[in-house]
Amino acid sequence: MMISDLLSEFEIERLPLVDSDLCFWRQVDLGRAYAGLLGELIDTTDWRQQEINVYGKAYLQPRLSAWHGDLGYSYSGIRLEPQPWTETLLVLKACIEAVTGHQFNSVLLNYYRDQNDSMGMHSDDETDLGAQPAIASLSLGDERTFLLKHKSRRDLKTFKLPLPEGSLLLMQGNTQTYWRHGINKERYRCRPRINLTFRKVMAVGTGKK
Ligand SMILES: O=C(O)CCC(=O)C(=O)O
Ligand SMILES: [Mn+2]
Repeated sequence: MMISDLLSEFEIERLPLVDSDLCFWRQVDLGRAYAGLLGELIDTTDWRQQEINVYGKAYLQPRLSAWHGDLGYSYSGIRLEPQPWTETLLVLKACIEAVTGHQFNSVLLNYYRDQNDSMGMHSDDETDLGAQPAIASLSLGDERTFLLKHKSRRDLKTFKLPLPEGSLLLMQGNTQTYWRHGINKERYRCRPRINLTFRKVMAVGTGKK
C-alpha cells in the first residue's frame, strides 16, 4: 500500500457530480470501535417502523427508524416527535460537527436489518431544513450502495456510491434541489446497517414544500 492510499482513507474527497456539493470521508474517527457502536445502537435505540403516506396510500417503511434531537420533523405525511439526545448520540454529533464544520440539532437513525430493507429515492427538501441544507450521513455496519439520480438530466447515469462502515457523506449546497438519493434492496445477503443522518431543523413547520 502506498502512503497516498493510506492518506486518502482519512481525507476528504469531493464527489464530481454536477449541480451538487458532496463531500466524502472514507473513514471517520469516532473515538471507539465501529462494531461496538453498531451493537449498542441496535440494542438501545427505541426503533419504530413508521407508516408513511404516499399519494394518499399508507405503507410501512421497509426499515426501522428513530428521530432524536431538539425539534420535531415532518416528512411524507408523518410527524416525528423527537426522542431526547443520548450520551452516545451527543458524542457522535460532536465528532461529526468537528469533521464537517457544521452544527446539527437532530439526527435520524435508519436501521436496515438485512437486504430486504431499503429507502426509496427522495430528496431531503422539507422546508424545515432550509433552502440548501447540510446533511451529514454516517454509516455503520454492512456496506450498502447509495444511489444518486439527477432530477432532470436524463443523460446522466445513476451515480453509485458504496458506503462502507465508518464513512461519512456530507450533502450540501444544491444537492437536494437537483438530485434524489436512496438505497435499493439487494439480492445478496446483507448484515445489519445503521445510517445516522445529522440535520439542522430550522423551525416547526408542515413538512414538504
Ligand atoms: O441510509 C442512507 O444512507 C440514506 C439515508 C437517507 O437518505 C435519509 O435518512 O434521508
Ligand atoms: Mn435522505
